[in-house]
Amino acid sequence: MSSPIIKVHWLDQSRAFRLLWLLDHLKLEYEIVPYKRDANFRAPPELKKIHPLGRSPLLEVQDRETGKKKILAESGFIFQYVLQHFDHSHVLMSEDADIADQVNYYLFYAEGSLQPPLMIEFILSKAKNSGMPFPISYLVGKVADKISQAYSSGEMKNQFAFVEGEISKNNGYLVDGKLSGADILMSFPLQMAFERKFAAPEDYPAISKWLKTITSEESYVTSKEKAHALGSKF
Ligand SMILES: N[C@@H](CCC(=O)N[C@@H](CS)C(=O)NCC(=O)O)C(=O)O
Repeated sequence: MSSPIIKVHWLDQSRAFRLLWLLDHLKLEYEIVPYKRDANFRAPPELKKIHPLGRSPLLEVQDRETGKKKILAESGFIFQYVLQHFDHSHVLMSEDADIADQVNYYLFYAEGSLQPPLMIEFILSKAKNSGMPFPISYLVGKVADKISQAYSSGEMKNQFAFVEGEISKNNGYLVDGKLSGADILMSFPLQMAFERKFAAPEDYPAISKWLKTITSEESYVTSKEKAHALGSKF
């Protein structure tokens, strides 16, 4: 059976980068269909023609013989699908069922538990820097800080402490002391949190070291080059 045609509907400067990295690490052939963010940092309407939610990444898989196409959404689900269907040599998904369960856990955890407090922090930081005149800016800042203190900053610390502990326990990776699909999927929220200064790398030495290790993979560099060639700033 021939391998399918794979296309990634990729939005610049987004979590869709991880899918390029996953496919490059597995040495799969694929095409990137690029989309540019608008002036408000939102996806362009064309993405909605591919999937009604208009979010990226989207994975298009087409059977070469029948021409039948599938559009897959949700990063964790896309990762699970790719690992299940295309990682035949078990490069990023273990053959061992218990270890595979641990990898699968992170495919849900990244978007389901880790991303929400980070998203709230991101929206609050946008509100604080929205360029309102004084005294509105002062009041918005106070309200944003209150929401952050009451929920998102504490919750984020809780999540980071958990991930720091897991990496320390597992010899520098999330699962089984080696690179897996979990590390690639989890890279984005943790990298962004440091870049946006929601957390300080020095407070999380295991996460910081892990990020340095995984981003020195050749496949990461290859995917970054592709993203930069398409105009992505990160
Ligand atoms: N939970 C979804 C989130 C997808 C998502 O929100 N993607 C962002 C890119 S970082 C997006 O498409 N944003 C466009 C917009 O908000 O208009 C996933 O994991 O794939």
